[in-house]
Amino acid sequence: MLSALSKKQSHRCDSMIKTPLCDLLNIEFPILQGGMAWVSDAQLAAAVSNAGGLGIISSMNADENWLRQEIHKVKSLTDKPFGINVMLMNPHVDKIAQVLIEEKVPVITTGAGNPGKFIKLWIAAGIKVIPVVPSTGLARFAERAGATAVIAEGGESGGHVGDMATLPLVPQVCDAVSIPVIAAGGIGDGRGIAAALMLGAVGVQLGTRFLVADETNIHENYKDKIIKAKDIDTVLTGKSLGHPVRALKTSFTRSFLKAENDPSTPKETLEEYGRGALRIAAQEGDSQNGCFMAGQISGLIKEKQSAKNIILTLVKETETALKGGLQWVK
Ligand code: TUI
Repeated sequence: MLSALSKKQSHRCDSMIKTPLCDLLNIEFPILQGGMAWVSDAQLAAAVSNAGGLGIISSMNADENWLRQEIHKVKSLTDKPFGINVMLMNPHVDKIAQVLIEEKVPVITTGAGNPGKFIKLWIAAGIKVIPVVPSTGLARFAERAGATAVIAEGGESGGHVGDMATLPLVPQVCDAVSIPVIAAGGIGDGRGIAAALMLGAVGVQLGTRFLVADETNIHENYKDKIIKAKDIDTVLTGKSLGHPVRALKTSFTRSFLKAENDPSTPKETLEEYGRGALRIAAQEGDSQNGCFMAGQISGLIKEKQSAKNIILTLVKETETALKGGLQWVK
């Protein structure tokens, strides 16, 4: 028993990719699983956290009762830290913010808006707060408001995206703030993680790679579409509505874009059209009416694996990339 324990501990210390984020969040590997609406629930989050990463439940447009149940579920499935992603456009966001304090969740990430009014409350409750930022301006704002760290997410990612790409965004955010920076957007394997660490990030967040995890409770069609996708198979919709969303090209995105590019389509009709489409994709796998949010890295993802195997593969690949260096440099 003792030798098994010490082996495990020595493995922890041996990992080349242990970064200051591991100590900050009390996790083994600096890998976060992004909160994905209708995709990342307690089961996936617990599987990722149990594998040594940080699993994150998406609270999307849910109400406080659903969220409380999901938090109780994740606490029953893991004793490791986990996170909750707050989508700031959620109409129930004020009540959700309170439930997170009552439930003393270890980590909160935020997306799709400015979390300024909540940060101090959450930090005062002992919660680590990590906003997703699409620019240096919002990163600085988050730091001033007391955020623990930021996730600099490039527009290569799936779902609601900002304008900047990951490669220029991450080093500029690293220079703009003194709090730890986590890179996201377009990262799907160990090469991407190694590159993010080179840019100055102390951790990474991956969404699309975890979409195809065995523990992810979505329709199999969704996973199959990711596995089959090529590099150019995602597209941005909703730019004219002020919230661009990246998803796999399907007959839904084609007809959405057709309507969006037609000046006679009222904005409300478009909003109505998009509403519910993500749930349909995730639960029914229907490509006529569903919106399959996914990142540009979909084309790289070729295998369904358990969350544990995804994490272990990523760690191994990252170590190989970092150790190998660039063979052609003399
Ligand atoms: O939030 C995400 N990804 C999402 S949220 C989502 S649900 C949704 N569905 C339909 C339409 C809109 C949303 C699906 N995917 N990623 C994090 C993220 N945050 N990306 C970009 C941002 C962001 C954008 C603007 C963060 C802050 C921000 O601030 C603007 C401001 O208020 O200053």
